[in-house]
Amino acid sequence: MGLYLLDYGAGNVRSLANSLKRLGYDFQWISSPEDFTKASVGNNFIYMVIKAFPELSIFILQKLIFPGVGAFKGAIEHLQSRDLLEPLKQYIASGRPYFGICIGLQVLFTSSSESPGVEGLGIIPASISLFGNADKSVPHMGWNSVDFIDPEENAKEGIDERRHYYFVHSYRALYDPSNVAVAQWVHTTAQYGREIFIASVHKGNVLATQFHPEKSGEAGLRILRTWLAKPEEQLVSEPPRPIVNRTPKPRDGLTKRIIACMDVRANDEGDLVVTKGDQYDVREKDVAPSLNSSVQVRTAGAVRNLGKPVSLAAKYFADGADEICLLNITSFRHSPVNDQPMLAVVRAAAETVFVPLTIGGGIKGTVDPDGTPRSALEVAGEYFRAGADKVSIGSEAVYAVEKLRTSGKPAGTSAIETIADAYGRQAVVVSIDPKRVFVDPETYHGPYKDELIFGEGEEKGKAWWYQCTVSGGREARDLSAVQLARGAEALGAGEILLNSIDRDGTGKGFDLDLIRLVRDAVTIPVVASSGAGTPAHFTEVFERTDVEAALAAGIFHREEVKIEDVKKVMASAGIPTRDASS
Ligand code: 1PR
Repeated sequence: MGLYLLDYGAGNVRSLANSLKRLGYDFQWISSPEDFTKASVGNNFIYMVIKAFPELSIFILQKLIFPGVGAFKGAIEHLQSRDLLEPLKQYIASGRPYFGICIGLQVLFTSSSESPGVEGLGIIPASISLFGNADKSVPHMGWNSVDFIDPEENAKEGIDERRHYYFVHSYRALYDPSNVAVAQWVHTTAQYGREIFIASVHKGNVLATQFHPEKSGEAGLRILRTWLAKPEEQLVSEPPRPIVNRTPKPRDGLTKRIIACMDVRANDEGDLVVTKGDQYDVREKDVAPSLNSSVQVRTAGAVRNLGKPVSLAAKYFADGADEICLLNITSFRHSPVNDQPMLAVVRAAAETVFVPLTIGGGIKGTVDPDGTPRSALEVAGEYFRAGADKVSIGSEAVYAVEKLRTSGKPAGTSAIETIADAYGRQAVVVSIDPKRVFVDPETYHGPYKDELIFGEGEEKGKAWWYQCTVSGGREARDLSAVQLARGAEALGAGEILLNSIDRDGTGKGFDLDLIRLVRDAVTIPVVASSGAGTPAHFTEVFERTDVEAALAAGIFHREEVKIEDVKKVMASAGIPTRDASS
């Protein structure tokens, strides 16, 4: 079987490549019109014929996957600029098997409100438009369930109504049974908020999913495996579907995500290790002798070593983490493009992890030791090509929002803007490292008066605001967490990773005041981080705030709590969660 992947040059296609490798399939890339010919022809004679009559090449290819991520316009323009649009249209029209993923589904439509004036392939006669954000965060990011149009088909293509699949998109094709020409394509729908949208289409030779099978753990691999294992002739004559009406269910199928995070840095021997701080201090506290024997002096000891990043990432995937995050916590000291060990870690982790992988630390413009300047976009591109699905920006986001607040308008040049423009906003996370600043509310007249929190219980009588820091908490800036989150959203971030220096490593539970403040300030998804000590802390954060995800590090590294235990407790509290068992 000849298997081909369309690389239109904009997105992270490494994840799909890794999935196919894991499933034991070889494939070839198609990145030029000639590849439609060359890649598929082993026989010299056929190659000569195809070279002379390129239009025949489409009859040689056997199976094609288009793993699109990013923006509609970017995808179409990249296809056009590489002269791939026409060959792609011809390929689909020729009746050969096609599997589209995310943008690979959306390009089948006529247009998208994301990119007015840009024409899609027009195979499905409808337009893609933006999710409403009045009742939910946008992008739609996370694990959702799907419903078959024809329930008899459940699990036939490897897609299963009892499973969850990873979606990440702001634009969707609404399900509209009154539009018969479109509805007969619809294979499954999904619900986000009150909106029912098309989760997969299947007709003739085309199967396409809005979700990412390659990022959907074992459940997603099963879909790819099923499609890949079927003989070509079974993949080309799918009949149109019946038209059914759908009304929204009381609750959508989106689950709350549990994220395992690894802070990575070099230890004193120079090896990259997973470490973990208490309030961002990652060194053991050694007790040194002092001249006065009644006094003990605490000194900074070795960097805590909690394991190897690649093997821990594989373990967390196997344990059911919904996402994995790797933060290079000392990257501000050097140039990440030159940071080959960290890139190697990402590459190796991406080969074993089939859920989304976020990489943070040092996503900024830098200059290599040889004087070569590197933009933040190039740095991010290195990580995407290594297998990251999202990049997380810390310090640079603070500087960009400070600039935005001074100038009043986006410059278009910040890391957030340039990366979101090229890879889509869903690929850009902004990581916030805030700490409490205590004030006397009677005398405080600073700019963050409206954001003051008044302590309750043990903290009664105290008042504080949340100040942003850069360089891993080493430097405080005159910017609040709320202002940073708002500015980051305005610049194009797709998600906020909300840490707390006060709670980090303490096991006291998430800082609910901070989380509510930031959750209310933005409409993009928010990940609560820092302070988880028990499974009950996760149910607490989901019951008492509207965050989409919760992240923990220390308790998972020290194996005090298993991801599975967290999910069991969540499920028994009625909080929707993904069951990762296959
Ligand atoms: O500024 O873009 O280079 O990014 C640096 C990144 O590294 C930021 O995301 C920043 O949060 C992170 N970072 C820098 N220094 C540290 C440190 O710990 N010394 N780690 C650090 C931040 C916080 C979380 C941690 C949670 C959960 N670590 O990632 O995993 O607090 O911990 P817990 O569950 O054990 O409480 P840039």
